[in-house]
Amino acid sequence: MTDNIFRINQVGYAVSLPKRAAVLREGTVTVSDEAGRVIRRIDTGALLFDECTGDMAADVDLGDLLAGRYTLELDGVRRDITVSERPYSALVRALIKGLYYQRCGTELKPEHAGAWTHPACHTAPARLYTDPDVLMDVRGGWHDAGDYGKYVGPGAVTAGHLLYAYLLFPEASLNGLNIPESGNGVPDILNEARYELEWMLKMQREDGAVYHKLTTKRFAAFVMPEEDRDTEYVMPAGQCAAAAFSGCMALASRVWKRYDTGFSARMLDAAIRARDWLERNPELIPWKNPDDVHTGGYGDDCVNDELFWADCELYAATGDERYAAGLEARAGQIDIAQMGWRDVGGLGAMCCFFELDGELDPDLLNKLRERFLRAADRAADTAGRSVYGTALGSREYIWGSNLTVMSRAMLFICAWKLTDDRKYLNQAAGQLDYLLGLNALDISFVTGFGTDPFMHPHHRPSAADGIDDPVPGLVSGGPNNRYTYGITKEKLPPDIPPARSYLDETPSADTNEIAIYWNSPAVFVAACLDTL
Ligand code: 9MR
Ligand code: ZN
Repeated sequence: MTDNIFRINQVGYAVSLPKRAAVLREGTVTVSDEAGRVIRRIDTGALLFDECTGDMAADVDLGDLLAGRYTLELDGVRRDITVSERPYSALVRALIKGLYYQRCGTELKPEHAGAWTHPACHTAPARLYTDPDVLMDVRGGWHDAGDYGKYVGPGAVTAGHLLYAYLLFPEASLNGLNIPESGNGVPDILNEARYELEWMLKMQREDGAVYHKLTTKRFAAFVMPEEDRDTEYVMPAGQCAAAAFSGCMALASRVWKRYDTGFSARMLDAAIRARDWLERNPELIPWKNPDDVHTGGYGDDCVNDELFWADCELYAATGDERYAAGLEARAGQIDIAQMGWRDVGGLGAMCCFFELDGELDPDLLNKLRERFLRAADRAADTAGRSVYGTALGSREYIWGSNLTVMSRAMLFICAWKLTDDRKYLNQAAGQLDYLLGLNALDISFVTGFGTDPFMHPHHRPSAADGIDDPVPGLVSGGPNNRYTYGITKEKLPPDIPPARSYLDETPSADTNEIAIYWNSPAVFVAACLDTL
């Protein structure tokens, strides 16, 4: 981290988007071009107190700038910035490729993985938790996060983000990832998503139910994945997993219609069978870890949002009116502006807005639109109260706060698409600015990107591989002031402002883990901003 009074997007700004910085000293900022000519002077005005960071800072709009390198200077303190037409192409690709690095059950070869190779991991048959004599081949999927577990619900949401990024921003840099499937005629973002989808299909039971997760009983030590030889169990089935699975599979079946009809049909069938199973098992039993299981729980006591998403996608995929009835019945009961692993209503909303707009009752659609835009406006108000322009309230710095930031950016992007109002797009750009360094910590939350990226993710391969640099293209969970982990409690002063409750240290799982569903909303956001 640099000692600097400027907080900037360290990866770079787009010519067509706002170029904002936070400045921690009052005075006149000069902007100079590469030849050293001062092209602009900007008065910071009086500094303002920023509640979430505890900083006194000014929000400075650098104004219109052509592509190039510039230097900001105030009282002899300098900071370089870059502006270009398409600053996020490499970022989009790397964020998708981050998921490739999470692949389980296959060798990561040097020609694809560079230095970050490893032999195939978790290849032994898994045992069925409820009947351990039953052995199953459930190889594949992505390691969820810093751990080696594979969880269906989070996987479905991650794939959902990728598929919507593909559907809404096909012109973005979604191809040329140099993964094993590259060049097969299918965009790599879909190739990568398929790696997870194929695994998810294996997690469906014959009767349509879907197993919640595939993990060992305890988290592995900090070893490479192929050295984790503990028995993996296919854990009991659950409704939230089944419903998210159903939504994701129906969506994917729609996407693959033009690339692989057989795969598409297989997924649609799986989606319908999962939905039918839910119909036969309507009483929600919130999923809980069995007593001897200590891996991620992903507890969720509401399945309405997952069912809403499933019915939206199934309606889009089949046109069957019973799904329309289902989505209409639940639309009023859920938060339709949520895009995370627990609350997935926003994925259903995207389906309504961008796929079903001609099919749905116009009244219903209008109401959804209004509610959605109101949520976007509330998020914009929150961002407006932050000197850094961050759409997070002081109580929202929780585990995985970067997911909330990126979901808000997704919300802004959808609002922009719905209204064509640029202010939403600008807000979305502000959230990517935050992720890439315009934050109190002066850190980029994407490994390998920016001048000062975080270096010590809570990520087993990054810690165990003996390579200095962490695996590239991974998103940190970010500041969390409800920390519970030993090292985080030990090292962070108790009264630290929420946006500073962060430790770039490997053991700090509650502030610095990585996760597939923290990468994927960033893919969506960067993909959108890559296409302008
Ligand atoms: O992302 C999850 C976060 O919302 C929860 O607060 C946290 C504690 O339950 O768990 C996070 O998910 C972790 C999962 O349980 C296991 N794999 C790593 C995930 C990221 O930290
Ligand atoms: Zn593995």
